[in-house]
Amino acid sequence: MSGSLVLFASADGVAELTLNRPERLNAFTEAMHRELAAHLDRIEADPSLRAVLLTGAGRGFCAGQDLSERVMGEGDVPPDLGDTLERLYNPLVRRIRGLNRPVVCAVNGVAAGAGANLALACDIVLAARSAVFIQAFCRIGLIPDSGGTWFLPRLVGEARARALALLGESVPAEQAEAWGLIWKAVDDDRLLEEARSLARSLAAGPTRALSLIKQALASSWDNSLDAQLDLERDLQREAGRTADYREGVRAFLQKRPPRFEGR
Ligand code: LHQ
Repeated sequence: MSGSLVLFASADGVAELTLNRPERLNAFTEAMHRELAAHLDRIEADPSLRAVLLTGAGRGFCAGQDLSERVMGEGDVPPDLGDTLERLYNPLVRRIRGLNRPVVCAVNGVAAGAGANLALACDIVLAARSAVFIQAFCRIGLIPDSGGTWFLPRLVGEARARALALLGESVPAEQAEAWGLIWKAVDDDRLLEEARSLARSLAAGPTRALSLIKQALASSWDNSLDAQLDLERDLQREAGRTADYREGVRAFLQKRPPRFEGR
């Protein structure tokens, strides 16, 4: 492992990123954003890293923005939070969604504010049974950001999205699973093991097809069925030209597990 505010490790084609300010429940500072962005640069540049696992150190996953960077005195000019989002959070969410590899999130503890929505931006979210998700924004006079107002209604429907955003109540992992906010709640002591095993199997998958799947799903909410069928045609054409597709069919016919190489 290297780095300090975000730890990086890799094994079996998986890049593991650990938010590492446990004493502040891994709340984001600018420096932490910069470290995370640098790790994502490195992952993007290395085709041998075929899946990403994001988790947090200590008892929390991420408590959102570090509010101690945001203290205002009476009479101070209010900070431009839009600028903070534009420079730091929005690029992060866009990168995770657009990354041409699957991203697994292991929510090891509380995920609040932008920390909750960072988790929801990932492709597959596992959470420890003891973890909770909190749209904490309204508790401090803000609106859900980092994609929250987009992810929530799509994942859990309008009624739950509205209540979660307006009340800022905490949602336990099992409830989050039952509502479809996340993929699975797992026993605390099994979380990392399960998330790593999932990430390893994704890293051994047909990486280009997995990336095309992300691309197709990203467009589906904005597309008509007609437009989506056209998109599927185009992306499937691309998938059909990969070596992994050839290998997948051969392996099936030869009744053996496929050996995908990510190309
Ligand atoms: C923290 C934080 C934190 C600093 C815990 N900051 N220290 C984007 C753009 C620009 C600006 C604004 O925001 C955004 C997006 C956002 O993310 S806004 C939402 C920001 N986050 C929050 O409002 C959540 C604040 N935290 C909490 O409500 C609680 O800490 C939760 C519910 C997450 C956990 O509660 P507990 O398990 O009771 O832990 P705790 O509150 O005792 O926290 C442990 C320590 O971590 C504590 O420090 P201390 O020195 O007393 O041990 C907290 O002050 C510190 N901490 N979150 N965001």
